[in-house]
Amino acid sequence: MKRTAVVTGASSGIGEATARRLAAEGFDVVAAARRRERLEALAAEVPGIRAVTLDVTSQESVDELASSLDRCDVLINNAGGAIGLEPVASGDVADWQRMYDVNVLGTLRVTQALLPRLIESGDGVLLMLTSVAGLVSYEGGGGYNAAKHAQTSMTEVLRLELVGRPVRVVEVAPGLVHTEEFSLNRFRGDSAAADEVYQGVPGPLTAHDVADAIAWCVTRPAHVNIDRLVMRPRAQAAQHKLHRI
Ligand code: 8X3
Repeated sequence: MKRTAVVTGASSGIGEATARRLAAEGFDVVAAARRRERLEALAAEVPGIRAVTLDVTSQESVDELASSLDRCDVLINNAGGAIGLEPVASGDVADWQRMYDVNVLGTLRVTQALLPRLIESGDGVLLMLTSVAGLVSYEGGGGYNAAKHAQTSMTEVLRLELVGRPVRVVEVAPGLVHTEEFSLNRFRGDSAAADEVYQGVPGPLTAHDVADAIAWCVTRPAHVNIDRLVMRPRAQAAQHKLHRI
């Protein structure tokens, strides 16, 4: 029986790249996201990928995903994102709520729904795609910093609570990754502002780089738990130390 990997947020960026990569590694991949058309195009193109519509902010949608699965060996909690870069003093409560709902509660809903399957598999891997924003705070990080710190903390708690069970709890925390949508969402669709983030940066990470790291983490032998993998482009020595040319 082939092992099954579920990837949330799989319609673009790191999620899509991870779905493609895990299919190439021989997994049956369930690519889950809101945008059905993009998922169907992905599933039609790549053998081994199945599309499932998923909104991680809806318990009903998450329950439907869980009941559509025969098994789940690997769960990649990738769905997430940032909205806005306002200072805390003027941040929009609705944006903070949305970021918490997707990044934290979305991860919680999917994890709760699929954890029994991961345990049943006998060698489950629960991987959280967090961010350096979950480790280091920065001006304008606001609700995204808060949400990613919460997700990082949840990951640490889960690893403690699941010790002795056949599930590894892995965190991958990337820095600057140039994807088609992350920055665009953060800047509310302003593509010039979104592009400026990567302007002159020699070699930001790509979705493929992160998918490569994720694939490495989930294909280690069963006794090896990669607790946290932090990755940045060579040009980003720290959150506030980005080299541009
Ligand atoms: C995105 C990375 O540095 O913009 O998760 O917070 S950063």
